[in-house]
Amino acid sequence: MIDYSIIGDIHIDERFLVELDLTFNEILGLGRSKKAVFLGDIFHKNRPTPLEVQFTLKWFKRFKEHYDEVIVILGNHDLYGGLQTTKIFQYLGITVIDKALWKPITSYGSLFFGHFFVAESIDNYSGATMSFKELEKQHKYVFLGHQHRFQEFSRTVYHLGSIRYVGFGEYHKPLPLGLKKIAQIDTKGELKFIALKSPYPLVQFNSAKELSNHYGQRSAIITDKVRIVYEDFDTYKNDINTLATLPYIFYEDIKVKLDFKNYNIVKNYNTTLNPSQLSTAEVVSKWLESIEDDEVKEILEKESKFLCD
Ligand SMILES: [Mn+2]
Repeated sequence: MIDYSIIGDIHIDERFLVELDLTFNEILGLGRSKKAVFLGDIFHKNRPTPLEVQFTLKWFKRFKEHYDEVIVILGNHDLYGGLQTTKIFQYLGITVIDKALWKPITSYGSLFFGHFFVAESIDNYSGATMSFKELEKQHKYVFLGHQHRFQEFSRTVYHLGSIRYVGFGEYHKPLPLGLKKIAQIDTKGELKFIALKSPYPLVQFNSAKELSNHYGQRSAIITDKVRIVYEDFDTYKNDINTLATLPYIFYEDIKVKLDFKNYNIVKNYNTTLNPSQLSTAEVVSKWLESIEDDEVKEILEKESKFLCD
């Protein structure tokens, strides 16, 4: 018998309702449990759209029917003007915690659920200083949301990771750091992780050629979340026209990232620049000055404005 099902950041976003429907159905198929805990960031936006609210209420009503108790802790995305957007779930009989942590006691020890980074979080961009070891010594198991990549700090302390790919910061090779999963604890206190099959994969290439080699003759709609990262200017320039004529149907726009700050601009165009002393906008503008092809320059200027903003 499963005691706890633990589900990381879900980030409900109206662009991904089909993916979320598939993923939630898969999670329900993984069995019932006495409790289901959501680790915060229910809504992607601080101000969810009417469609997102409707979708979320529909699903949390289902979760409430499936699990004996549903608990939702506070995530940083679930606040708007000091109000907790997920408070509306209390009318569905869901336990809404108004803090980013919850610490229940069980027969096999105390559990800790939180929505924050610790000092050792791989994506700790907010400079958290508390070590996971502080939590480890006090609790049987610790599950943290907030970070979208899975991370095992020890056999009992984890960032569970989001249930779907929210951004390319989660791109990670090799797996399983990049895999999406949920956790279950049985009534004896045994923990297991279950990898999800439904989330749309993140895929990354370094050229249009790599992309077409990967998808071959594919004519069906591609739901993968795709990004092409250009590491040098020439490849990007040669690819610009090809990109518009790729014979594929993507569910979502493919993303293009220009990542030649270190490889190209500083090294090849102005050796007196020290990249660590310049803002991205400054580096890009220096580099734009050095481009001779006017048409390309104009395109890049537009894009760089967007990228640097
Ligand atoms: Mn999140």
